[in-house]
Amino acid sequence: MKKIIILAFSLASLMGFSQTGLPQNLIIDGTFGIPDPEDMLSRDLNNDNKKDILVKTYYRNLFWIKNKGNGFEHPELIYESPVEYINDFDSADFDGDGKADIIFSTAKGLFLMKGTGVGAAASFSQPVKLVDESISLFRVGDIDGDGDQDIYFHQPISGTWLINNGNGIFTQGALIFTSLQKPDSVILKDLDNDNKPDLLVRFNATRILRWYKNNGNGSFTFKQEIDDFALGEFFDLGDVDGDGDLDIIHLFENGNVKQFK
Ligand SMILES: [Ca+2]
Ligand SMILES: [Ca+2]
Ligand SMILES: [Ca+2]
Ligand SMILES: [Ca+2]
Repeated sequence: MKKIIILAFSLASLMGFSQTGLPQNLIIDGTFGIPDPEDMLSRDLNNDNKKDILVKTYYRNLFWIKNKGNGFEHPELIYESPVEYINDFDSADFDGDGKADIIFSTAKGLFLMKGTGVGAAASFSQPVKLVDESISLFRVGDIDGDGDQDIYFHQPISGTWLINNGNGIFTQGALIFTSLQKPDSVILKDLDNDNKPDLLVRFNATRILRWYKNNGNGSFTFKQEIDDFALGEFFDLGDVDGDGDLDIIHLFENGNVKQFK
């Protein structure tokens, strides 16, 4: 993770390249009636082995769009938050019953909706509050390696996690870090190929990108400061150069892309 390569192409050329030659399949258009869609992810929400689409709107709604195999159905509202905006959302099977569950966060807390659908329906329980504080964003992964999905989440000046006891009931895990420097973006992925998902956290106030290594027992150790000039909150991981390990791609505010091997 030492060598730094600055890739000189701009975001515009990146996107142009990625669009070349790919067929388009319009899924959300005006007639589908999702107002202000802001973010989406692809998951099998009705357990028919076809990946559906979960959409978060800019305000307070979660919709799903069913994949029929030969196209998509019109969106259905899954949840409308009464007052608070939905900050972050994800889906995984937290209680191990084979049905996708949904998790989301607002200024009022972190909430879990358990999948209850049978057949091709996607239905969910009313939200159950897991954490009673404002949560900007969280990440889902098996942090302690026991086979179920745990939840990392940002607090305003710290990071911590929830331990899944296997049936979707959670207990508080240890504090991972505290910092007055306002953590914002975070990735929970295995950085060093030991099959334990690590944390990559950006701190907004100082623009520092830090790697916290997962020790495997639910504790994390600060391992390395990856970058001390991490302008911009968008980054991701992938094997960009095909050498078998993960690289960090950081999209800079000035439009450059920085790659850390
Ligand atoms: Ca499906
Ligand atoms: Ca479930
Ligand atoms: Ca786990
Ligand atoms: Ca690891």
